[in-house]
This record gives sequence, C-alpha cells and structure tokens, in this order.
Amino acid sequence: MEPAISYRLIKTEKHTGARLGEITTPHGTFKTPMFMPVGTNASVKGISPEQLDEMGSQIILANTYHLWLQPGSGLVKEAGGLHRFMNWKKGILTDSGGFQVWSLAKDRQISEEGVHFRNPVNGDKLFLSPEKAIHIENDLGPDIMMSLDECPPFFESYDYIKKSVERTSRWAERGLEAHRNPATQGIFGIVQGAGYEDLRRQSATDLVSMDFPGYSIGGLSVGESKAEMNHVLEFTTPMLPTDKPRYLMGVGSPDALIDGVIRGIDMFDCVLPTRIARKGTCMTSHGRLVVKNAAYEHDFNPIDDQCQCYTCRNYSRAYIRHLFKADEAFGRTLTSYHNLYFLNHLMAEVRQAIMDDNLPDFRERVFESYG
Ligand code: PRF
Ligand code: ZN
Repeated sequence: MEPAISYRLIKTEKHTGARLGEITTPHGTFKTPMFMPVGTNASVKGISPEQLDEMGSQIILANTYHLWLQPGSGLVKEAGGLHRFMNWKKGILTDSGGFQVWSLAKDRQISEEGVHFRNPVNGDKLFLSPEKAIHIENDLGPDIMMSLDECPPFFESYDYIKKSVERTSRWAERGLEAHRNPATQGIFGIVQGAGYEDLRRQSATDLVSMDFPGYSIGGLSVGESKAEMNHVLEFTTPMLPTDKPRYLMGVGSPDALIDGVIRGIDMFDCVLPTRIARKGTCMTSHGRLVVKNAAYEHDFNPIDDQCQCYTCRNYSRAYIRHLFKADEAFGRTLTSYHNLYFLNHLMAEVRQAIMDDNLPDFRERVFESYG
C-alpha cells in the first residue's frame, strides 16, 4: 500500500539548512516550505475557500478539539468529511486537540489514559485519549492528522518534561495503532522536550522509530524568546530524517518563519496573520501597519505598495480604515486576505531564494525592512 503522505526533498540551500521540497497528499502535491492558514472551525475566519485558493494556499489547518465539540465529528463524517463539508479541495491538516485542551479547557487532569477536562462553554465533563483523538480525526478526514501530545510550559522542570515526553511517545504509539484509514490519511508524531536537548533527542528518537510520514515540533512559541526557539530548532531538526517533512507548530511571524526555514523546517501554521488582521493590523514589506490609525484617514494608497493581492490591487488604506471604524465585516476580510497573501508570497520568495542559493541575503533584506 502506498503511504497517504510522502515527501520529496528537491534541494538544500547552499549556506543554511533550508530545504526546497514537495509534500504529496491525497488532495495534491504541495510546495514546501509553506505556511498553512488556520481554519479552526472548518473556516478560515472571513475568507472563502475560493479566496484561499486564489491567494496560493495549499494546505489549511482545522482543529479536532473545536470540531469535536461543535458540530461533532459524526456530523462532519455524515457530510462526507471536512473537504466536502467546507468545500476545500486541497490539503487539510488537523491538530489533535492536545494543545487546545491545554490552553482552553477547564479543570484538566492528565493521566496515562488521556486527559479529563470540562467543556469551557457548558461545563460538560469530557475525556480525550490518544485513540479517541485519532478516531475523531479519522471521522473528520483530513490528509494529515496530529497524534495527541502534551504541550507543557517551556520552563517546566526537567523531571516533569521527561515524564511528559515519555507519555507523549506512548500516546503516539497508541494513536498509530488506533488509526483506521492509513491509505488516505497520514499521522505526524509531535516532538516535545521543551528546551532540554537530551529530552528533545529522546522524543525524536522514540517517534522516528515509529516511522511516521512526518514530524511536528511542538512546545515552542509558548513564551520563550526567539533566540531560545531558534536554539532548540538548531539541535532538533538534525535529529529528524531528511526524507520526511518537518512542521513547526504555531509559528507565523515573518522573521520566525525565515529563521525556522533556515533551520530545516518545511511547514508552519499560526493564527497570527488572521488574528491581527481582524484587529486592523497588517503585515507589510515595510513592517506592521495598523490601518485603523488616524494617520490613514486620507491615505488612498494600498496597504502595501509592494503587494499584488486582491486587497492591495483594489482598496485604499482610507477605505479599509473606514470599514474598521464602521465595524464592517468586509474590512476584516480585506486585511485577513492581505496578511495571508503576504505570508504565502513570502514563502514563495523563500522557495525561490533556496533555489537560487541566496537565502542569507534574502533574510537580511526582509529583516531590514520588516524591522
Ligand atoms: N502541540 C500541538 N499543537 C500545537 C502545539 C503543540 O505543542 C503548539 C506549540 N506552539 C501549537 N499548536 N498538538
Ligand atoms: Zn496586499
């Protein structure tokens, strides 16, 4: 049986660990490095699937935790899976709920069996195990599923992180065993271990022995500095096989994307571009621009004079500022579209810089202008 997910390394950049590659899924072959927009509730907030396609998105993310609670994975299965349910024809990846249980749920209690917690909305008692997470993801039907992990705080004690990493490895094994659709869906194992090099190595070694079609790096971008994150990536990515994709979870600022790619990361996701867009903040080739500011009241230029997106080709800062002032949903759509296009375009430029072996120069230019 052909595996559902495969990766082809095309080229490594001459001066860095950056990789140009391709990930093949049942819904197409996609270029890496890539950024994946987040569609928590089977919708990238304010953006249609047609718009996602037009702006160059390849794989989008959805959340097991949210879709399990609402509308329920049974309903999504009844609809024919997430792709049919939300009318998105390219790649879908679901996070396992591990991180969301940690950040959103109430009264959580972790045991070997799984996590007990309360639904923050209605107080219902809930239980998520590694098998259950995979079965929910089997019902949702994404191309790529995450195994259930624990994402502990970065500055937890060595002893705690060691126990947590060992449990996350056992959970990964249980998730693999429980997987019902290996022909159409692949599971990624999630490397944890906070800032401890030997625990990252233990986690990576455990997971690599289980032969996942890809590996995520979790437990980063949770309050540690960018220097600490880069340091962890520097020693962790070499622990992973070169013929499998590496996915850094929850990272989406332009500088962190480039610094992750340089250390061998192929895939990223983050709510950042869409979350800040809904508050009126845009990523531009000259740094962040808060379009709501009074400075733009009479400014009929586009958000970013270097950007070719739908928003920048058609609308002015003054108009978008007005929409925000009037609390019009279209304003949030325009800024969200721009920010996602901006990151997709940035990753396309990164791929070209890998091709041309000039990623350090490209990094320099972006860091200068992004500030
Ligand atoms: N684990 C999972 N999802 C995640 C993370 C993690 O560690 C992170 C960490 N930044 C974001 N999303 N399952
Ligand atoms: Zn734009």
